Amino acid sequence: MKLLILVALFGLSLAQHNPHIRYGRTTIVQLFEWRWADIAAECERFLGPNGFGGVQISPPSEHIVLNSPWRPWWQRYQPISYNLCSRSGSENELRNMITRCNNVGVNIYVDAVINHMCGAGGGEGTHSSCGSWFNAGKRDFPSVPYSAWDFNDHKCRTGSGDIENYGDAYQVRDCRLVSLLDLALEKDYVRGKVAEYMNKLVDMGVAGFRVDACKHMWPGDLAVVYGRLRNLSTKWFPAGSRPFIYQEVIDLGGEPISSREYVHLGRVTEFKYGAKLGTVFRRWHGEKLCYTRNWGEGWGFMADRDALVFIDNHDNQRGHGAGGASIISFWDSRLHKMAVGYMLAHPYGVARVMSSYRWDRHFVNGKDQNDWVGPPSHADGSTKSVPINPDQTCGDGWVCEHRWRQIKNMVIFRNVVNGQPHSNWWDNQSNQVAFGRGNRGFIVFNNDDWDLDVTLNTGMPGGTYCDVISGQKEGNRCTGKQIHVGGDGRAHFRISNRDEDPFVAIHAESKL
Ligand code: QV4
Ligand code: CA
Repeated sequence: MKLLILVALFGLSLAQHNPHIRYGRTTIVQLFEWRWADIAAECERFLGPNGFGGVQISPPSEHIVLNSPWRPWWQRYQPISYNLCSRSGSENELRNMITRCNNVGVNIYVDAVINHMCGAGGGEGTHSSCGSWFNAGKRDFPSVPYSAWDFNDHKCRTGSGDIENYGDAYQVRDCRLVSLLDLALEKDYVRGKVAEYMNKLVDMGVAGFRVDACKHMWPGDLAVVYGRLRNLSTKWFPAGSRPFIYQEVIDLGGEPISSREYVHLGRVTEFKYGAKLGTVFRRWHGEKLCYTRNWGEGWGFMADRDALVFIDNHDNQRGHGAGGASIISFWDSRLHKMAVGYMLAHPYGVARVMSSYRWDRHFVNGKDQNDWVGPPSHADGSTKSVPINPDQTCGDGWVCEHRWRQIKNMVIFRNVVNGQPHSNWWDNQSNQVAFGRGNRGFIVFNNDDWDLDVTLNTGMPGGTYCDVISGQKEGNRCTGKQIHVGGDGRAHFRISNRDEDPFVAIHAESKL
């Protein structure tokens, strides 16, 4: 009997590793700070047609509204209640978006902030996105409702009440993360409120959750909350599908809390991935691309089945949360396209692509003074919608990395090669490498300061293929480079180190 329960529990939690992405799609895009109405339109006009599997949305829960600094992006990580009106829109707009995205096969994953409410210094009043009254000093959030009993103030043992030492796992879980009022998730009542919030979203049709700040919650508490989640809506998903769970735990080593404590509950964000690949593509600390032959578990990352991978996220692209200098964001666009291309070509993990907005960076002693700046906004602080230019790029400060041809085409590449093994590796013992995915795709990188000129075994059927980096296949012609694969699978590649994008990728569906 005990064994049966263990098997059942194990099966249940492994189920939460499955993103339930539809139609053989593979990739999630983080549409950071986008309005629900814009996401709905993007699903229909771009994400669905181009094979994107899902969207990670910004937190939909009611949040604090701050004037100083003016409407920072991070106000959305300070919940006031679980009402579904936020800077991205109303509950109706959220519901409409989830429906429209699901109808074109694009899943929605919700960023769930359940470790805390607003900061202790958040004040009293109705400065909240739905206008709910609250009093941070008194720990009073009547719209949930939560009161002082529902927080960890009594449990935390630091002088300030904040986390002071990441070397002490108790502080990290029971004290306040940068003064954010820490919820007592050991209480059945709190667990119930959190599960009720998440279940409302499940019933609306979301496919899962990016769970914020998991390092700051006990795995045992999370297990109970996840266990109370209902199965996904059968309107769009097979009966019995568990919500996909991916947990934000920043584990770069050297702390008592590790991602290992969470992998049985769902996937975990593998922060080493972007930090290391950034170091490799920047060629820092003697790193070379050829050393990535055993990329993935061979580099000490968590097991493939547990990992959610990304090159950058909304925090580390602006120096927050483990924002190491090696992280490659859209600000380094040439390197960014290569690193994202590498990630999407490589089989390890469930991949997430970042989609950002621009802000005026202002560095003082290496720190960006404007790391708080919110999304492109109107004078009243409301978020601007995302205009699409005639050339398909975005306007008004929205970067839309996911629309860049090179990235969009590599999302398609990942779908085409899905399930195929990493194969036909080649390197020049420096920063020129190539690898394939069975007989479905092949990619070649030149990150050296000299030209690449080599004939390689691609493992692909003979024929003429369009490179999907310098262009793509349109009708029966290539808009960029052509690659001729012989009957023996061999092809000649020439990539100048001065090319706009020094990499080439071909796949089964880019064949003429
Ligand atoms: C400040 C001081 C405190 C002080 C307090 C006094 O830092 O020491 O006690 O004022 O009132 C914002 C401010 C921060 C401020 C805090 C409370 O930046 O200076 O405290 O609000 O008012 C985002 C931002 C944070 C922001 C937070 C809440 O990154 O800067 O804090 O939202 O608005 C760790 C965690 C990891 C976390 C990462 C950033 O292990 O879980 O830090 N990442 C996630 C999200 C992230 C978010 C949170 C967690 C919190 O990805 O975006 O933080 O929900 O590594
Ligand atoms: Ca906590």
